Amino acid sequence: MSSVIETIETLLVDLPTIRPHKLSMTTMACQTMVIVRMRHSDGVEGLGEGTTIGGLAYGPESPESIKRNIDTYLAPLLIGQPSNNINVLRARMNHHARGNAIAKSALETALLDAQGKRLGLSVAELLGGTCHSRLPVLWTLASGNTDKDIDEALLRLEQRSHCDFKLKIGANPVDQDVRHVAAIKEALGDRASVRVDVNQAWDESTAVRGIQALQDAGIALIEQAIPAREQAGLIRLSQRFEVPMLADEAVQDARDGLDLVCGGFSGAFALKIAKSGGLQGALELAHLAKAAGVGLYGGTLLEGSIGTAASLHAWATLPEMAWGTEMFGPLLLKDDIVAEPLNYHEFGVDLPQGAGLGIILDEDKLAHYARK
Ligand code: MUC
Ligand code: MG
Repeated sequence: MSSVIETIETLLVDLPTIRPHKLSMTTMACQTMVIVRMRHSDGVEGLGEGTTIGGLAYGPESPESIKRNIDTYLAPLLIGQPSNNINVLRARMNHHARGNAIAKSALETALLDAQGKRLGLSVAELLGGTCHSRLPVLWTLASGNTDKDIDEALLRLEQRSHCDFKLKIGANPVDQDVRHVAAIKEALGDRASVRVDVNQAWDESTAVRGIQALQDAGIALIEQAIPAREQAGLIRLSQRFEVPMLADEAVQDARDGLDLVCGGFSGAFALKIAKSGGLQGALELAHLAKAAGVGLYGGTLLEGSIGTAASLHAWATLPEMAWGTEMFGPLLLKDDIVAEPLNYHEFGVDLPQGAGLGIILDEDKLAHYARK
């Protein structure tokens, strides 16, 4: 008799960050992850993670809504169903529940982890196989202070942990932000590529002024300068400047990618399993981008080790990611809930080995950080 899904447990887990992480819309001192434990009748457990940034500050799903909507609506769609046809279960969730991409991503991750453990294959192997066993990882500078950011970048370079840096801007007036970025780029020189993420904070005319100054300062990539819904504006910016635009909040899934490409967008797309409802949705966007000549970037919603491992398995199946990845989420947290943390070294991270995600929980740590 084939296995069925028996129980789905969701836990809110709060982990402190190593320093305040300042974005245009919020400053984080703690990251809250929704951890999914999906138990199957054959004794296999699948792990998943659904994580966002700053409660409701980043997007329409909060940690509490992810947990509640899994418990109330999505888990009942899966419990009692055969474990191993993930495509059918994805379609079932999408048919009966709109939106909630982060919650669906956590569940799809748990299904893939369980299926991999069942078959003795890694998640990347389930997705067709790995093109890479390690991936480059950038670091995000977001302390809110120019000198601290420079010190942090120099230390990361010296430790050979990161050589690409993304600066979070948009919380301050544009001229102040431009001075901050230019000072960091000047301090790092040619040793590092410096990019910025505005997280939707500018209107289009502010963006034209800001991007011109950032281009002149040698910034390599401009992420989501204007609001997500202003796709026409993002297309205009991509056509106006030499420095490439990276679409993040504007491109949730393949459908958004298609609209941008058909409208004349050029540049790059940030892939995130959380935006696209899971690994397969993110890969659908990646394949569309490849066909359209748009570059790829492996993005994060600052997930912990489980969500980061899931993303790495997806990105490892892609032959090329022109802009590398930012899968540094676990390094921003003071502690971890997994027995063996991901192996970060030499400006990148190794794809975890073993069946499924290749991740084992540390039960004591999980119990310690789980919200009571
Ligand atoms: C985002 O918008 O890209 C990625 C790195 C970081 O610090 O925040 C995230 C979200
Ligand atoms: Mg972004």
